[in-house]
Amino acid sequence: MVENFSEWFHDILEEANITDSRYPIKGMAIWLPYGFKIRKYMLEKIKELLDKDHDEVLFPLLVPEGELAKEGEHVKGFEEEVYWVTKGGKNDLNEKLALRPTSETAIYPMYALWIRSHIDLPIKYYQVVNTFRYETKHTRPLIRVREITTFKEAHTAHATKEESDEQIEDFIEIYKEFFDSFGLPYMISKRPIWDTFPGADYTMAFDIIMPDGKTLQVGTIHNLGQTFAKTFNITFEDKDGEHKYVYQTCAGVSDRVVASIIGIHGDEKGLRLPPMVSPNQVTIIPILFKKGKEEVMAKCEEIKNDLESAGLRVNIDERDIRPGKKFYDWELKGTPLKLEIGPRDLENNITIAMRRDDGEKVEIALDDNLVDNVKDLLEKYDENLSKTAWDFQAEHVKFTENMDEIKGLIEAGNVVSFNWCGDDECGKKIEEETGYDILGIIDDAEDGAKCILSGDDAKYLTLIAKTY
Ligand code: P5A
Repeated sequence: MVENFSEWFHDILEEANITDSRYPIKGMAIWLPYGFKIRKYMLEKIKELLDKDHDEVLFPLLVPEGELAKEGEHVKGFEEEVYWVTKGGKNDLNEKLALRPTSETAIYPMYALWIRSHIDLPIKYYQVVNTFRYETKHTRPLIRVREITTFKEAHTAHATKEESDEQIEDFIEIYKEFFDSFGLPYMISKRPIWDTFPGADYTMAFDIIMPDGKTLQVGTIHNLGQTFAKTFNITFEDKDGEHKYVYQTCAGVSDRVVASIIGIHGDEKGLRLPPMVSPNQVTIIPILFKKGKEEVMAKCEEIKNDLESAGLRVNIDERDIRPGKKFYDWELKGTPLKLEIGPRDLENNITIAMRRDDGEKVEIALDDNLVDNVKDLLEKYDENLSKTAWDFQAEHVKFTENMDEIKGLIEAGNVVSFNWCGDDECGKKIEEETGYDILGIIDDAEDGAKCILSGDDAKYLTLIAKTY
């Protein structure tokens, strides 16, 4: 694993052409071409999953102050973080306009207009937009930004509480599949009440343990109950003719997904990208000498075509630099599989394949099975990335029944699970005494288990960690 993760992460973003953070506004960066492609494939996946039964929409960036201020809890949660637009040219605006920190207050007044009857329900919309949060904690590229450039937010409305609860389960399944497709491990927990999304009844969160042992919240799913429905008067006429408030949920992921892919799978040589998001899944490196150059290039083109016809993303590195430098570059950029072909390989009718994860070289015959063999290697590579990452997580969640052990375990790079009585005051005291954050509840406690602090009967198995 990487020694100094923070420095490694910073360097790799620049070296691999992911983002440039030198833009003169803190917390706002530029997506560079290679990073932009990773982002694009990440978004394609979430859209593919959501498009099965959600519709994509696009709302304006600005939210009138009057709407943002309507829901008391919500506005309290965000008031320190909102950027305001107060002027149009030289003129003061009649009403201040907020740059959306998230879009509940932009979307729900419109839901109130659109939803009339039970036949209009459920509504399941999502959008992918930039949102703005004047974060006061230390900003970090992709991890804690002030312009969240890749905010996927879904907002649903339902006729019954049961349906909204089912929607929460659906989102959990969708996010599982989403993170699985990049081989990312995760811990799902129910956030404690004091860390619930402002205005929500409860929040379910996905957290990932980064290589430095700190956890990153990579996705959240909120059951909003009827709070926003009552604030924004979102009602419908039910089958029985009665007017009722809808039940709502929302769920979001961000740039942090890309940060996790980079952080979780990377090693000291650079990125190790899962095929799902890798701009090139196979990189062909021709070994060229004066003699036989055309034949080697022709073969490279032929292989590229064959692999592309099978749906793979392939590039040939034709740059006029030493092959060693090309290998180094593609290792840094995390291409899953490199294929090397020189004149002698051509004579032997083989190519040398090298996986980015274990660096092992295998000969593959240049015959009809080439495509299948390449796909097979990619699949094994993908499985190995995922397994390595899940093993890392399993090794870094440690259970204790002793308050005094929490600090040592967390400082050694772990997340700690413990039994908790579920009392809010007690939970906050655990956070205060240790200096760490309770992530949330992962399960019911076993029979007879006692709370780590109060000694009362424990209700929940809970996680505590150093968080980003
Ligand atoms: C859910 C979508 C919401 O805003 N409203 C619509 C709900 N939830 S949230 O938890 O506040 O944010 C959703 C996810 O966005 C990521 N995130 C961030 N990523 C990068 N930089 C930030 N400053 C930032 N703030 C939040 C988190 O992954 C969070 O779970």
